[in-house]
Amino acid sequence: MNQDLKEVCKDIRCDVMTCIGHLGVGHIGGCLSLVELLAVLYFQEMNIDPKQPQMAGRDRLVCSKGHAGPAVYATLANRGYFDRAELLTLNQGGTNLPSHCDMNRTVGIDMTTGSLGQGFSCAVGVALGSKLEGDGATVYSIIGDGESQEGQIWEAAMFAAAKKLDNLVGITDYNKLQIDDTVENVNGIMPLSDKWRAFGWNVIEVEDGNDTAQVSDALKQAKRFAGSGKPSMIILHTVKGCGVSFIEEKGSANHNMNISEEDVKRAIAEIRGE
Ligand SMILES: Cc1ncc(C[n+]2csc(CCOP(=O)(O)OP(=O)(O)O)c2C)c(N)n1
Ligand SMILES: [Mg+2]
Repeated sequence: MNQDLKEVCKDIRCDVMTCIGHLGVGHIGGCLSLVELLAVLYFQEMNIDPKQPQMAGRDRLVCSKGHAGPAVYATLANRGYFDRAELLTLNQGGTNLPSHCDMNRTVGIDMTTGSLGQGFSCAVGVALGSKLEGDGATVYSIIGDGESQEGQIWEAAMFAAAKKLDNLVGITDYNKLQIDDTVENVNGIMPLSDKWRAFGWNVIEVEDGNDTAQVSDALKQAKRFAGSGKPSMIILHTVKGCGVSFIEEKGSANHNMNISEEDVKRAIAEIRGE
């Protein structure tokens, strides 16, 4: 795709604000921190075809931090999987777009997620299946930094390394915040890169995970690790609520927040640079 990624990010951010704003409440912070990653994955890196969402051998994304569903939906809609108008049905009765990702409801969603820790294990299973099939897919899975406190993450990490799943690329959204407080105050995960390395993974650390060029370089590097016999973890230093200053400033209070119509307009004006 030849689209300008910075413009794509603006479109995705605005759609996140519009659809969560239509509902009045949602996981805004952890959606906004992921926008650059999702844009680079879906508009540049992944082998996918929105016209054939079940294409054999396609790359997969498992968003293990399933509460970021609205960011994934906004990306899928902008990439042409379904009509952007559908975004306004987010989490309403009968919708195809529940607040958390559901593979049985939404075109383009490859795994149901939301119970923190589980999605990542499912991604490991998908990567193992792809290896056994030899279909050439790369499996990407996004985990939260708070989610990284889950024991299940480390069980999956150990298994993926033991099975030499070098077709698996994990990405940690290291925004330093979880529901109630900073990750370090709740249950510190530092030094995170060393932990992944000790579990047998290649590790790529990205200083600014909200910069499309840095994210793109890291994903390309991870791709080059296919054949290394090890899975790869990209640690993205991101900002929770990135792109909307009054949301960023709220810190962990932006995790699942109420938002007024007026504030949605204010957010969109800032994103568009008006
Ligand atoms: C097993 C489980 N426990 C608790 C929750 C509730 N919950 C949803 S998001 C969240 C915080 C996650 O923090 P983090 O992984 O850092 O996400 P982000 O900052 O990217 O939003 C919690 C506790 C859940 N979804 N699943
Ligand atoms: Mg976090």
